[in-house]
Amino acid sequence: RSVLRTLSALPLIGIGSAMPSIARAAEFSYKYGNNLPLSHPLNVRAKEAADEIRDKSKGRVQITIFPNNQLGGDTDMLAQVRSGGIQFFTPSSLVIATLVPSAAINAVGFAFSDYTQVWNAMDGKVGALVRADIRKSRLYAFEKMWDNGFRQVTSSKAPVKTAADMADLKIRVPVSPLSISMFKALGAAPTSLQFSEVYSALQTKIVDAQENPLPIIQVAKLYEVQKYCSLTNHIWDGFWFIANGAAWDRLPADLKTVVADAINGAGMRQREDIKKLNDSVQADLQSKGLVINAAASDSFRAKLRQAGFYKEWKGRFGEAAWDVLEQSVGKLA
Ligand code: X2X
Repeated sequence: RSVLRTLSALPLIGIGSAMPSIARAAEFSYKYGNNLPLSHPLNVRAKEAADEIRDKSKGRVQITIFPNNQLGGDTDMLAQVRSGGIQFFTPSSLVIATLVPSAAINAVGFAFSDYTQVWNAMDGKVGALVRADIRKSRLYAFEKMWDNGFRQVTSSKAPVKTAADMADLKIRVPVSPLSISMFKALGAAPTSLQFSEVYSALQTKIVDAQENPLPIIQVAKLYEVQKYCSLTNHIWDGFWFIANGAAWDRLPADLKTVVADAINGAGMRQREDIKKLNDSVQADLQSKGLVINAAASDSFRAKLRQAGFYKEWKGRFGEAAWDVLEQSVGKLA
């Protein structure tokens, strides 16, 4: 009734021009699913991109965001974006690697030492190689990768200071062959779980530990169910913003430009958000009771080398891809 009253209060000409745009569905109506809480910079900037796309396309392209695993876990969303059930998804490089193996290349243990190296590689040759492989899997990856961060180990049991402290640690890792291989090489007992299951798995002690960048530990409140955090920086991880290939191909060229510019632009701002967060997040997590310690990364690298981790993954990625990575980061093993 109040809607009717409002409408009848409008001048007729107003109704005439307002109604069609309210009633008409967008020409391209898309769903975007992700695995992160709304407060993560990924969702904040994705919302900005969706708004920009709606405005610049004059309502022709409408993207609805489903955050926080509302549409299922990572494996489910990856299946949906392939089938076209959803049109956009932001899998971590670790997760999309279950479909596109080369995508895990940025996650080789201790490959990157800083963000200059990361973005040079991912906006350059390493990223180009992965994007081409993603395209072959009938998905489209936007040019600019979004930041997850350098992954750190947390535990409810004891601080992890050297690789020796990883022995038999029951640790959750993403659904990722590389993560399983790496933590086995470190002597731990890794289990793959989708991110949607991590909080409760830690709470119920199905696992004692997990590993994620500090901003994730903050927004997913993992400090509530973890006591110690070790700054291992063992993997740099990012999110590929991907589209269903057929849906992308159907989009007219002018709208492709609108969508790509908005998403890549938002991605660049999201990188800045994470960079800023990295300056404050440690103090915030400490104030919430998380005990943070440094880690001897040399001991981790030595253990990985000794277990044959680098040799194995050089073989799995192949000489060509490995060379491209080493051009960015130097000799690995
Ligand atoms: O599942 C995780 O740990 C997360 C959130 O970092 C990824 O998406 C890989």
